[in-house]
Amino acid sequence: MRTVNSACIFAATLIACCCNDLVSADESAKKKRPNILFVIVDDQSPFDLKIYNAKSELETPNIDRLAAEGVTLDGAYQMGSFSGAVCTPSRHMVMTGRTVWHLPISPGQKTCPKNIEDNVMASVFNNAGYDTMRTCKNGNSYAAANARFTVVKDATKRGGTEESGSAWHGKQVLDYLDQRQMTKDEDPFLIYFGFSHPHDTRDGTPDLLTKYGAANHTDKENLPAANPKQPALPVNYLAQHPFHHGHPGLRDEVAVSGVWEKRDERTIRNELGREFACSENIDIQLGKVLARLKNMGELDNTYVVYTSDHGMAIGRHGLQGKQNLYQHTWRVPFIVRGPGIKPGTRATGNVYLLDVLSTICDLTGIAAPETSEGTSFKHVLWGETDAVRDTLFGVYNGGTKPGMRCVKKGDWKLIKYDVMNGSVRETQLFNLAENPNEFISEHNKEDAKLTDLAEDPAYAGKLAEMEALLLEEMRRLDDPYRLWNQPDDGLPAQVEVVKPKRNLRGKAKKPQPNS
Ligand SMILES: [Ca+2]
Ligand SMILES: [Ca+2]
Repeated sequence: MRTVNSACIFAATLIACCCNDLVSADESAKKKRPNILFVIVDDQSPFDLKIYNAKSELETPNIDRLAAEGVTLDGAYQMGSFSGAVCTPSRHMVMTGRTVWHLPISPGQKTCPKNIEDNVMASVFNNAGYDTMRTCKNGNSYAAANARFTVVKDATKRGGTEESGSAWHGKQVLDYLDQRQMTKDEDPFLIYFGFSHPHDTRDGTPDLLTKYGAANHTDKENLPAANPKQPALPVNYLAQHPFHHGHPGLRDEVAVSGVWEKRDERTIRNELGREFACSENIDIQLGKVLARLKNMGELDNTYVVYTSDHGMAIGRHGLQGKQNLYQHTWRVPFIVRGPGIKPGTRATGNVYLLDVLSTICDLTGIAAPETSEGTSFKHVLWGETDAVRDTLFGVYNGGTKPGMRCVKKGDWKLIKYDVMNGSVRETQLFNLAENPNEFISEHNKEDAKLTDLAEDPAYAGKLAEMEALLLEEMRRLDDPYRLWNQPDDGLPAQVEVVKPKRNLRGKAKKPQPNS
């Protein structure tokens, strides 16, 4: 018996020691769990940033430094929208990790689980013991998911002062970090650092407007003053898009203050100056938060993600808004700095914003919720692989149905338009390696490669291949619509009859909601 007792005591001691070891290992692992600072701006084209477009005149030293210390993805996209308010599905995809036709607000098949709000970004991180905080604009978002953050400081701030502009969002994060320091809070954190700009109205601060030669133009009858300090016109600027974009009366294309339906050089350069003034102000606020994290000793244990909810046209291709599928608008900027990421690296990625949830879960050792359809791209960030997928799909059909679709594989991209009750049926085929700006015949480039190749018989085979790929993606993702040259697959016809109030260039009287 004595022997047995001794053995028992020895075993118990051993187990206790092991448990202690496990507890302390677990505690130190917990302490080391990385923080997440997710920065998302509202309406910014990647081509505005020097890191994506060396010729851009926008100065963003803090974003540039973030890229120099982290990884920049050249292939980051938002899957699209079935609403003029492109923000809204984009932010639902970020929060849930679900694809565009599987969101709680998607038309068509209702495949979104009822408990989805228990599985959105903040819920997942709260359950894993993270502190969660957000600041962002109000509206055109996902209120039920936003409310899951423990600390919520939301307000729409699109003015030109500290209190009414981007500095307000920065202050919410700085105050939150102060609070954590005061209470010696050691829990890891997820901060969703959103901005209301550079979304219009683009009322920049006076000094930054001056820097970019722009004015907060409100006089619809006259053009803003020309100013040599304004940014140059974008390379793929057009005075008008060659065919109707398919969304009559769309607010972004007809009613943005300072632009309205104008596409002349003075209007567009002034508006770009305003956009840059707002984007540089965001950069300044980001710089303050990064400096604070460094000062707190938290920066090197934080994954800092910088992106936008979608891109933006502002004169590119004769368009003004975010309701198109050209690269300037379908693509988003995407830069990440943090543990394990090699400074100054680039990767293709081929990621969607809906992959963010799976990825930040993977980076922090949290199991992604089963409801997420995203793919973690951690190994892309760490430089172990270049991309997570080959084929990318995009949709815009917030106006007339079935709308626009695009598919991209390798260097090739197909965009199709089936809008205005069948009166606009257009196909574009681009080789993005040769024609990254998606020049079309209206840009009048001498180089035969710098145009849309859909009509060129030499590319008929490639066109057929891309058409087949598009149909495959639409079926795979449960797209509830089909285009004119696709089989109907037994889906109900959902073509919306639209009667433009005045003409086909989008002059209906009532602007549609957007964002
Ligand atoms: Ca937006
Ligand atoms: Ca805490």
